[in-house]
Amino acid sequence: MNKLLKNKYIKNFQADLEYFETYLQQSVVSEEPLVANSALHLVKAGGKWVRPTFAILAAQVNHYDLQEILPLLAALELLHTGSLIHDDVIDGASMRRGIPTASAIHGNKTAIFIGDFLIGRAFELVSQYNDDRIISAIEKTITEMVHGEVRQIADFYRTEQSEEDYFYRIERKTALLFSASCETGGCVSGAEPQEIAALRSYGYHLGMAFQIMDDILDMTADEQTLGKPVGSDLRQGNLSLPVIYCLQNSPEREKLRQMILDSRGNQELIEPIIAMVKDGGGMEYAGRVANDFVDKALLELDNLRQGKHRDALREVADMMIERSY
Ligand code: GRG
Repeated sequence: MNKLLKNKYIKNFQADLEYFETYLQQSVVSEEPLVANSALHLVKAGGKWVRPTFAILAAQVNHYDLQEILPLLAALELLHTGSLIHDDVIDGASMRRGIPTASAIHGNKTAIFIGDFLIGRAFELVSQYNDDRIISAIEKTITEMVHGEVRQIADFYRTEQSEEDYFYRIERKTALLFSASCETGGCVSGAEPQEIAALRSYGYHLGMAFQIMDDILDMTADEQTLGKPVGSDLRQGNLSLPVIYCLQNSPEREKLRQMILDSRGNQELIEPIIAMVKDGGGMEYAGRVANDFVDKALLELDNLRQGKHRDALREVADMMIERSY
């Protein structure tokens, strides 16, 4: 079961999400069996569908119609999945969602094309709306995701980087797709321009919180929960907020800096580095920053018309911090 369904508001859409699952699987049908089978393999492995779920909730603001919104939901999930396949190729990752990555099964060349196929399908789906606002939100998001990933590579092992460098990356890596999910959900529902703007900002701030929590969990959760090895970010030199905080504030910052640089050739240092970041208060600090982003997201709800959807969006915002799903 999708763990998001534990939420009492999201539970109301269980039947819609089940229908969506079938629609999603049908949308990766391809005349090329290798493409069709491998795309389906990953789609079936089951992500949490956070982005489509946000689009559904955002659409509650005005007129929600499942049939109308299905192409958008599938596009958001396929775009996300396509970007993950590309990311796994770049990272040389072997596990994702608890199963072998497309690149581990088919090799990098085929995996890149499977990712391309999903992104192409996503565009095919959103172009059905004939709505420039939707196309433009998706197009800008993809462009910025690429910028964020290129910057991430440039920032690997850059121990003098600032929090702003980190925020630049996570905005592009995650927040903009959350933002676009809420914004386009509002567009499909026929919400007013100021409501669409509020949804865009709500999604953006929640996306920032979500990624910070994701980065904390990368060091604090276990391999089974993560579906990939613990400390994956550090293993590739990707320094997240808890680490950056300790590099700037811990009394042991010089030792930490040296250990991070040395970990490039010695992965046995990853565990001790994580322990130092925990001792240095990095996780608590990053948790507080994530909370601040959720608070900013919640403020946007005042700009939406009254109704149950506001309670749902409020409760889901809190879930970003708890990550109890
Ligand atoms: C061409 C679209 C495109 C992108 C190219 C590779 C790349 C640039 C972007 C990838 C950015 C990236 C790795 C984002 C991942 C962010 C993230 C929080 C992933 C985990 O999301 P969950 O927890 O995953 O929603 P599930 O498995 O539940 O779907």
